[in-house]
Amino acid sequence: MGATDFAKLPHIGESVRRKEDYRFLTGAGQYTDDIALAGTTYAVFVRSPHAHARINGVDKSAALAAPGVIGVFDGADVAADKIAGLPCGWLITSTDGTPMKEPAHPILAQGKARYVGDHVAMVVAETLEQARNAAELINVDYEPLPAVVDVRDAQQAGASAVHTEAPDNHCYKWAIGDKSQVDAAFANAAHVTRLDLTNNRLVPNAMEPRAAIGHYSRATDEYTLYVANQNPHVERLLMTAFVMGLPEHKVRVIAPDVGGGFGSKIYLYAEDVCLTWASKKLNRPIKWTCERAEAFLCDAHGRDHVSHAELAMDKDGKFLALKVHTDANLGAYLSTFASAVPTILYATLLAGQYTTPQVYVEVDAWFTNTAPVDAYRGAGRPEATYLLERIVTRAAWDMGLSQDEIRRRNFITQFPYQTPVALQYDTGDYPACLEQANQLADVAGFPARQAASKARGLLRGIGYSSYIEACGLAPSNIAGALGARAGLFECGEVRVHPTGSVTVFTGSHSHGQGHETTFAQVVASRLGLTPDQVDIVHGDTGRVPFGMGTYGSRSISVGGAAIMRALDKIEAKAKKIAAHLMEASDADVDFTNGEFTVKGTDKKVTFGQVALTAYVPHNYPLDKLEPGLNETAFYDPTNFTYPAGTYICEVEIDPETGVVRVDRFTAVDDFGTIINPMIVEGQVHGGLVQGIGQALLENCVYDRETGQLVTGSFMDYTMPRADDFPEFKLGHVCTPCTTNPLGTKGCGEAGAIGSPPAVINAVLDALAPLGVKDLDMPASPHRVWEAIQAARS
Ligand code: MCN
Repeated sequence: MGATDFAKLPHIGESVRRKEDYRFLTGAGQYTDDIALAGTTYAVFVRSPHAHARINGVDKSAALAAPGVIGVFDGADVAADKIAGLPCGWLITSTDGTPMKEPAHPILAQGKARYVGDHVAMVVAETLEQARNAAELINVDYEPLPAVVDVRDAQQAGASAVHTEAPDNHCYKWAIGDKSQVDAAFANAAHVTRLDLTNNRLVPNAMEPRAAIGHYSRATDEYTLYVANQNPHVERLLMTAFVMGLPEHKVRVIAPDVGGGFGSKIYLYAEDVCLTWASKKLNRPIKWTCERAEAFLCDAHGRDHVSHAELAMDKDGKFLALKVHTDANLGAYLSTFASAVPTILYATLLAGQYTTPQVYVEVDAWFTNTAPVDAYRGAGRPEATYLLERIVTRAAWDMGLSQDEIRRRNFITQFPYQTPVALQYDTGDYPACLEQANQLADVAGFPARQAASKARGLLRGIGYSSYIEACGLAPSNIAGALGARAGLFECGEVRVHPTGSVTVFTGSHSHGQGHETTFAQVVASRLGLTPDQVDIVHGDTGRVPFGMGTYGSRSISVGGAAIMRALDKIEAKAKKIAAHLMEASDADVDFTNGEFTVKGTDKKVTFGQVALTAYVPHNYPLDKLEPGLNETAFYDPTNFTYPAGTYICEVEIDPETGVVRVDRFTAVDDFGTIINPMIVEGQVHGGLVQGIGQALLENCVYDRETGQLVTGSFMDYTMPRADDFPEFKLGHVCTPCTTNPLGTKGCGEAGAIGSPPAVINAVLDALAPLGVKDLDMPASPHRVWEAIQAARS
């Protein structure tokens, strides 16, 4: 079935209420910490208080003697049991010919601690209180070493080395584009706009902190890991194949209800392996639930780029070439997907929505004594969009053009479009998004609103951002061509029961995105059922055949597409059964709205009758047709999906206090075919809140001297709240994706990708009359006030 026919089916485009909300809103959800296994023990991790220290010894004796303690483990125990380090550098290799440095990442520190919060020991006790008390008794002999936390400091000659394998802290270099062509274009430019900018480090802060239970069964010699994770099959694959050396079928990973992940739960973390490994040694289930303060230290962080960009233009503001250099902070260890974030997911997006003929991007990635940095909502694409949309707006101001005019002059309008940085966009209508955003934002009324603000002693500014992202992460062919060591796809199994109801087993994982509803809409629409007749099972390697999980806004476009393929097979087989029932030829059978008919006759049977026949055969041609109606399919698309849109932000600033208030925010997106408008709207709202949060409030800061995390709690790390935002105005343009059968483009990250530059462009527009030319995120009152004072002096 093609995407156009699919979009016309019942339930597609319908705001079906979320099926999962009943259990969430009535307290019936089951998160990892809710699971109570008989004989459960509790783990507490002893974490390094130093950013960098040699570990000369770990004295466990007092802890082992403490009440209730049944086990204490450190790096030496891990080494003795030959548990390997966490897998890293999974997705990329250096492009300059030198191998990427991949230092070992032991699950409990061995010889050295490399960031505040690094795992040094694990205490297991009968109760959580006993484990906490015993953890206090562990005496670690630390010899503090100089630490380096800032990516600029890490590259200085003589900087303290985080790993001996990388004496200059350099992990890899990655470049894309044709440098000589870019240089030639710059030589002929009428104007060059230059910009230095920092993309601030963020802490993901999902509502449910990470949690896990390791459980070994002596009866079956099998392990079960319950874990708040976004991709249980990948977790199992990495843990068994790379770390513990176990046969995969002896490990089951269950990710039950998960309260948000935003990327921070896609990795195999040290705690997960420690619990699984020790549960066999102690022959008891072991539970660990992360404390919020602990999460600040040891969850993978996001962003943290320092970049320099140059944009060459002709005299009319037409882009000729873009040149970018970025230093990416990787933290102390290479996290699972870390190397893909500042490379494949970042540099390839720097053509944006524009016809810029030449783009060259060079990335240097560095180790520092900070928590590992990995994917956080958008992962690389917010960093690309922030850089590009800031420099485009700066270029507009340099050239005396309006923010929308410079974009209009450079938009791609012909599709498919091959960018100079590897990607080929299939569809889009960028001018339509911009014009709709201009209308919805009432840009024509801006001057009057600005004058009214001025009359009240306030500054008002407007900022644009026209983002594009590559999501629907999968295309193994493209990932492989860019140097990735593994491809991605998705798997779906559709099991039709004898009574005609359906269970779907998907490798995608829902942790807030509403898959139990939208995936049910897809299946119901194809089979002529209601969404209530379709149950979606996910998050369990013991029930779902295989899966690659949820991140990169891939689930509907890749996981949904795998289910569509399985449905194609179901439909083909069901038609054969229907043909048998109606004594017709398969080729003459049609299937619409849950009914099978024979062309040119009034014969018909329902989907329910066919389902029953599949399992309770009567005069069934067993020699030609197997009983059962159960199909599995895999889907690996040929391209990413390319959601795009224009966001317009309007801010009002009090120059006396530096407080920025977002007064209006308009987002027009193109997500192709939309399955559930209400869920998509929720996704956009969530993304906007995170993106605007980054632009104005959130900032993860390490002390440059001591390496201590300064913003280690919600007292110091400002989370956005509802009253920080106006009501968002949303609009949509639809150009269906051509590389999946649903026509969908991912929507889960767009808000976080497109919004930060719109906000900062608006802030700079407001501050322009005072002479403020630049500002880094977050535009906190303090920073804005300081910038105003600096411009005045
Ligand atoms: N959808 C739709 N029509 C479309 C596109 C999507 O109806 N054209 C629906 C989907 O069926 C799905 C939801 O919107 O129910 C999001 O779909 P998709 O864009 O495919 O994204 P994923 O389901 O793969 O979710 C991942 C994405 C990412 S990468 C982050 S980060 C993120 C996000 O989703 N983390 C979230 N949204 C989140 N929402 C919550 N509540 N919690 C998180 O941790």
